[in-house]
Amino acid sequence: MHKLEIENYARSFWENGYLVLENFFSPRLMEYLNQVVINHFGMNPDWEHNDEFINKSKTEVVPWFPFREGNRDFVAVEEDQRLLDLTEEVLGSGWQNLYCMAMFSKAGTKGQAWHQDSPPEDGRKFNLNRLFYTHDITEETGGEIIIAPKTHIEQPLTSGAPDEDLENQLVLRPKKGTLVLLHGHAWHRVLPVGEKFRVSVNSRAIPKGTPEDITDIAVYRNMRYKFSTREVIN
Ligand SMILES: O=C(O)CCC(=O)C(=O)O
Ligand SMILES: [Fe+2]
Repeated sequence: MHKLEIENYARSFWENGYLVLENFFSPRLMEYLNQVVINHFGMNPDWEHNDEFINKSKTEVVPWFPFREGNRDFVAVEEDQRLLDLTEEVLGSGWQNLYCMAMFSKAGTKGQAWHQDSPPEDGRKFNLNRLFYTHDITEETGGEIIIAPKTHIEQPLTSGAPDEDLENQLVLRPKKGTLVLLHGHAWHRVLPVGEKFRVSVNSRAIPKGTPEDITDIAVYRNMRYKFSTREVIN
């Protein structure tokens, strides 16, 4: 990618809180990684979170952190020069990888309710989601990701029904190989999953000086949730 192209993408990201780039990763790499994720989870993984969280957040997704288990299959993504350049332009120098998280949703599960990945009170402290999709998300598969554009700057998530439709929400159906950059303070959710499973992968990054536990507390419309202690807080 040209410098100018990268600058335009970064500008668009900062204007809207997200950026979608189709066909960013090759079908071959995506098919391979899709299989890696399926091999890890099988079709019926156990929940990781407590019942109160699952019920209140309507979040039925199971995470896996491949690098923490010595699996290095996702290096090809994290070391992609275009992804590195784009991340540098968006976050500035001194940014860091936070972690790589593959997410699996069983058939017929709820997806995820509206949330911000971290508390929005300090606008300088956020995570960058670098999401990519290893299979097509379609009307049939469900599991669309919905984003509220321009909510990434000083916009605490409003309270209300966890999965209500909001004005201006944008429904995305990423294809195999699509990269979605999404500011962690931008409001987002995932629609229910249809008759097949759903996979997405998020290689999270943070600007220089961001605490590494930045995503420990996520903000929902009806609560905050602390992942490390599995606690619902208010
Ligand atoms: O799986 C997705 O499309 C989005 C998941 C999500 O909310 C996140 O990774 O922060
Ligand atoms: Fe999220």
